[in-house]
Amino acid sequence: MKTALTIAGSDPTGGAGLQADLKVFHACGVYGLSAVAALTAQNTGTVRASTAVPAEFLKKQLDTLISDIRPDALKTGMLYSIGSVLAVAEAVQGFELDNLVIDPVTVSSTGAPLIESGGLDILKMKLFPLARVITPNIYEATALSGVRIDSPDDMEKAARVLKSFGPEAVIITGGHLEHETIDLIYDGTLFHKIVGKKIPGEYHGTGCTFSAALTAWLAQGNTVIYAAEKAQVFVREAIRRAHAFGRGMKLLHV
Ligand code: PXL
Repeated sequence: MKTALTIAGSDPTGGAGLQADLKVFHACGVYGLSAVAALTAQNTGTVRASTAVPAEFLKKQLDTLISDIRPDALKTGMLYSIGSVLAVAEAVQGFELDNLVIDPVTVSSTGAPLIESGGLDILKMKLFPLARVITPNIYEATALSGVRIDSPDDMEKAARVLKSFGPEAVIITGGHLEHETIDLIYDGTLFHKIVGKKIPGEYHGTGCTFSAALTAWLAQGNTVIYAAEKAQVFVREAIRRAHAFGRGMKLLHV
């Protein structure tokens, strides 16, 4: 069986963060490993507090785990601190890890910041060049590229800028047409669009679920485009079966 590692924050609702990633890994047929980079106190309506795990302790988790089990793929989610970003870069380089997926998480779906000031720039400089794929949504893509996205053409413009930061491929998720969503994949040569039906409602954890499913299928040796297409279908199905357990956003059923 292949293994996939998530380095991410804890979300007690299980809808996003490392709890969601582990469920997705299991559902997509890989063995899930995890290292905790940050903690949140949140429910389906709000993030009340966040804190980073000390960078030295994240390093210790990664060294101890990876010196024993080498993951076939890994993803990062909420890293929160600059120290966490640097710890991940050190581990990826030190262990020469392949199939790194970076979900450049910036704010929660409820609007709370999930990375400290200056963290995105360090993520861009230190981690993007090591990545197989980065998976920003349109807001993150705008924050990272400086390109305002109002149309599918703007998504292509932003993808070109993001590709120049060094990842092998860029997937910008969650572009919107009237009744459809667009995920745009760019590998430096070709643009590939995945178009899906928009499902109305507010859902928590769609970005984490997409990047975790992508990571799981990369761990199993698939191409980025194949893995992304499978991940898009997986997320749509999880949204369709989402639960309204709390008073806020719905939680995806994985
Ligand atoms: O969906 C982004 C995200 C990632 N990681 C954690 C989160 C969230 C959103 O709330 O809580 C831990």
